[in-house]
Amino acid sequence: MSASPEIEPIGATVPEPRQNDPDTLARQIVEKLTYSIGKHPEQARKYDWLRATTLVVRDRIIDHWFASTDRIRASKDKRVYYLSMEFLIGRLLRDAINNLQLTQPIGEALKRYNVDLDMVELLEPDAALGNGGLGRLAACFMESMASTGVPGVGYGIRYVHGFFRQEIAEGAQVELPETWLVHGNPWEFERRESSYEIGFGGKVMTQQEPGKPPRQVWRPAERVLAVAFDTPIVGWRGEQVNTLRLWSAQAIDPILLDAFNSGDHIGALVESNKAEAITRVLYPADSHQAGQELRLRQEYFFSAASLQDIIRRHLGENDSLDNLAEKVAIQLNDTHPAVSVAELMRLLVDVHGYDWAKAWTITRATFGYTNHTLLPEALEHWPINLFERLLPRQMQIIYQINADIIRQASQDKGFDGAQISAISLIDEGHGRRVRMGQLAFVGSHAVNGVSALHTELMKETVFQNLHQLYPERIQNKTNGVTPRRWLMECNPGLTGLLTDAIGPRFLDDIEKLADADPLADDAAFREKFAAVKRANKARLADVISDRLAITLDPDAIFDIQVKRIHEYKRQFLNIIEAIALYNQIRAHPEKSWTPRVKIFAGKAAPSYVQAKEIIHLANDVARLINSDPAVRDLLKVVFVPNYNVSLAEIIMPAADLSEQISTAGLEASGTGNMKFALNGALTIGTLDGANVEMLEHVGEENIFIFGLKADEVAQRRREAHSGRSIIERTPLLREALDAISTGVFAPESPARYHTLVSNLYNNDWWMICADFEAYWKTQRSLDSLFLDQNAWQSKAVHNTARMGWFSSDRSIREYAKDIWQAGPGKVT
Ligand code: GL9
Repeated sequence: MSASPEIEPIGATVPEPRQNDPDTLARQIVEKLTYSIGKHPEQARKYDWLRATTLVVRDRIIDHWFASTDRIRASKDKRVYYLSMEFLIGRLLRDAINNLQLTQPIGEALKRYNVDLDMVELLEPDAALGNGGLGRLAACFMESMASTGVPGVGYGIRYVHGFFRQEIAEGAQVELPETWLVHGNPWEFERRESSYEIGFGGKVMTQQEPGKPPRQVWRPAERVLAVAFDTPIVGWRGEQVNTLRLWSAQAIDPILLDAFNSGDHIGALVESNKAEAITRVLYPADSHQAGQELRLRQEYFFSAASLQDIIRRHLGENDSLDNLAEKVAIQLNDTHPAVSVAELMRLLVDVHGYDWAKAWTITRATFGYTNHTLLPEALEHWPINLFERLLPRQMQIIYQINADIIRQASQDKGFDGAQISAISLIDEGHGRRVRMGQLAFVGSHAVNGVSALHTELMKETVFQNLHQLYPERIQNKTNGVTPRRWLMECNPGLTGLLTDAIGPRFLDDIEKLADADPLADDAAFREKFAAVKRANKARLADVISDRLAITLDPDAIFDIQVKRIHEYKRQFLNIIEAIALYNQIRAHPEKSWTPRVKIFAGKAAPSYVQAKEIIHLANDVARLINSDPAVRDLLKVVFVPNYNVSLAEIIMPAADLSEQISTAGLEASGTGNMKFALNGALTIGTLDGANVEMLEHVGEENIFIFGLKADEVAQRRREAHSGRSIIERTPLLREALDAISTGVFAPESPARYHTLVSNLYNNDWWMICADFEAYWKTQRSLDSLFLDQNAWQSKAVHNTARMGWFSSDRSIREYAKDIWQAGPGKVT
């Protein structure tokens, strides 16, 4: 139907460009307070100012959002869909204001009402829809896709409760529910029109129509509704705004009226509770598979909803799905959405009538899969009977894919029995399970690791045989972090200094940070660089003083390890070193020790006993050391509770020393390592993950590498290495471990850390004893270096100047070129 001639077609109305001067902004903020919130400025509370400011910023985003959407639709460019169970986006207001370049005028507008923009920004809840590095990477990638002009949509889950809030009670971690949505969420738009039914259970029927091949039809026993909630993601300078679409589960019938009317008021809500449970909570699983049925439901739920949405959009713009892979790239962020491979096959074959071979070609050409860990306990596999009960048709499809792959492997490549069982999608060894890694691998045209070392290890270990079968498929895409959030927004002091020194070009092309490299030799610049660092350290010291009543000296080395607590990340090694240092300071008070503050933060998975013991130990050690007058202010240990994105934004700029000390071969990449170095911290680390590439970029004189290499770790593990003999011949280590195991730090419960210590004697699986001495020596060389501030600050400047390559803009461009074949329209 065409519009009548008198009426201007709505789509053609281009909004007037908005004025961004402080007067206009101030007026609009007050308008929002008045008409959207119903408050007079005099009565407005802090949260009202947050909401009003957000709404004013949001209006501007929406203009750009419409323009981007129209442009992408008109261009018919290939779209990229990033499927991720986690998006650890954190606060959005500062990010949006920075990317729209409104920081200065909005700050001024609010000042007219005596309101401080920083204060307002800090009121926003931290959206913690992820666990750690994997989820934060997805958030950086969303921002970088918008900033580099990739038409990308993120698909995930709208968890009502994000990652738990951590409190420390008597030294131990306590988990409390997180409630980011209680005040409403002004960033999201509910799209009821984009809802899809998602089935579970039931059975598969064979339908035979005359003259046609038999067709499988899935009749699910249960159905729930997936409802879309869209959040705009603003790119740098607001030039492109992409969409993060999160699915919320709802019952199709909100209430069972028959049950209610017959008096069963609770039973009437059973269906709706069961449906809503799917998207209620984020699993706090860190690098180990969650394993419960609800988790598989979550995975299928968001995969199936996203695929239906992608297909609907595609068919709105194209005649058929024949060209799906030319117009659509779907990236699987880890194996969590891997069931998508079977689901897309089902949609193509059962619903859209494609023959199997054609459907398989389309499927494989559409998907890419990113692997984020080699830890065996993290590789997802589901019991066949659970899978079959929940997803009977997808199970059949997986069997059929498996049969095809196995036939190909034995016919074309002559694979033997052992090789076949290694590539099989079905693990026959552990009570028959579906291996999601293998499914994602065979269903994708490109499979990538997240650092050079990790990618090589993928080829040699978990995917060795699949790599032999498909030698072209594995490639590397080293992780990156967005410099907008992780430099400009979190470190305005350094950003200002760099802009004054080298001009603003690096804001648009972060690799231009290299222009600052020669300034490492400029004494006046180094002094300013050090002053910025000191101010950032003072800011962190204030936060710690407020929250924990611990006073820190901003002139001490701020030595920081913040990340999930995991044995392989070796916070334990760091704590042991702190104890050894404590013992040495007490034994040799006459020596000139470099004052040091060891800061820890991070959450342990609630069921991970050893990780919780490590948190407890850090707190016990902190309590004793901080109250011992014998160490004066030479050593402090701090555990900051509830590590999240917002706390990271204060911590990253305040570090002198970044701890990246995982057992070599186990940290796939790391991204905290990049954030710290970008903000001018020196790294002490192992040759693991992206540390290897950081060494190549910053130069070996500017990074402090110690310890066993990945192949040496593997070798020791094969030899059943134990720590006993090392402990016996290393007094520093032995005394520290004795103190821990005899209850020096936990007099109220002296046996608390027995197991933690005895594991080192008997096994030392994580090479803590094996690496202790090298770590200790490297730390002492850093003590000396810190006393030579010229040398230290020069290395710090080199770190910042040489980290541009670790931008997620670079990662995204590589994905776009090598995996998605979706060119960024604009290259920043
Ligand atoms: C991780 C790896 O452990 C990190 O080394 C890597 O930097 C990120 C992003 O690629 O992915 N894999 C993984 O399961 N997690 C990672 O951080 N865990 C969490 O996100 C909790």
